[in-house]
Amino acid sequence: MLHKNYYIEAEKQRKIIERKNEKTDFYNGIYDRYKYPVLTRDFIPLTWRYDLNTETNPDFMERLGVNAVMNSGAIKLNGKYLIVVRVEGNDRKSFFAVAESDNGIDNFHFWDYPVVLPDTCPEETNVYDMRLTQHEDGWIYGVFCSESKDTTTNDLSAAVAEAGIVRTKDLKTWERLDNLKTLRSPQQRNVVLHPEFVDGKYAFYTRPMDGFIETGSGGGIGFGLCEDIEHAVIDEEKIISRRVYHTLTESKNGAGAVPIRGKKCWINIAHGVRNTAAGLRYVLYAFATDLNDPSKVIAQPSGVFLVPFGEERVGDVSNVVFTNGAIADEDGKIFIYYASCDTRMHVATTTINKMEDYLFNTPEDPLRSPDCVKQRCELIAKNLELLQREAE
Ligand code: M1P
Repeated sequence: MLHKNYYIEAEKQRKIIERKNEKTDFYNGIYDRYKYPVLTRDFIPLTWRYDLNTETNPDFMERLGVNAVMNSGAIKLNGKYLIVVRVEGNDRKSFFAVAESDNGIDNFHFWDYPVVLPDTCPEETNVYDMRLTQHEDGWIYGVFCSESKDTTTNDLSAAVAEAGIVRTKDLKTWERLDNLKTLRSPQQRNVVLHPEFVDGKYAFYTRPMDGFIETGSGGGIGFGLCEDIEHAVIDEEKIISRRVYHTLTESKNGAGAVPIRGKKCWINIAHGVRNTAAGLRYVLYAFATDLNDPSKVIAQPSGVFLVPFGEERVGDVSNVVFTNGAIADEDGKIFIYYASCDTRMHVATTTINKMEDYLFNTPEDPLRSPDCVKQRCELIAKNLELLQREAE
């Protein structure tokens, strides 16, 4: 006989998991937002948190709590929407777990066990933020941040971030490959593998960093090629999306979801960070790259693409949205999975056509207030003229 509280908690959880999600009345014509997060820590199976044996846990206490679920890679496999979630335990260590849904917007439920990666790096303390790439070579690659203590200093919060690489065919059995080596950059985070070969090579979006937190001389989102994915080495990183003064990328930026092949371009959704009196603010932005040369930016809309709204603004690390996964259906519908405040997961939906319209028809940032107001006045003048004609 299980503890009575097990049944109460299981019923509460069933209701949350089975709750239908619905679009909100948010409108910008570019994407739809949804009323409920697609995942919170309340979705974590009770078997992962409680000892269900009443002899060893007579008061039905949580033994291994989970603090947050966030930054998830995403993929569609065998008709299911799968996200590989960053689960952060109460002990602050993160691990990965697969959650599955039939429609991509609700009813996400975790597989029985979290992902167990081969433990090949004794110095690795934490792993997080996996990007899942269905590569044309036939493998599904997971590229994630592999974090170790920086042993060159006594500073307890000093760490080293590298890009860990695993591969799988089914998200169940994983093979660990060597961490990515970037010869000109001591640290890496937010590394993404491009889904197609470029010049016959594996192509990575990188984020060169001087230190664990500061990107410093890194400059922005990099792009580099390597021959051997099992021992990946990049010697040259070309910066393709630069940090720019007085924009959303002023403090740092990083690649997000694996780029989506559109009709006119690769659709890139990334994050940008700026500093404020309230701390760092993380938002999403988007840019288009050439289908034949994904290192070449061909459209860069002005400003933010998606920012934290309402309850999304509050959490463990407030004022943050972050994406590392999106799914494009065959009919062109796109599901963008994003986390708010390193706490919970959401979805926004759009289409390839809408994203390309947004990317190519949103004006670029003129970078100075006088030019921005001029740009806006031109839009207003055209609109007033049109309204005047309509009224006549
Ligand atoms: O806390 C916000 C995000 O901070 C990091 O992103 P970046 O490397 O760009 O600063 C990541 O650790 C990410 O996991 C986290 O959501």
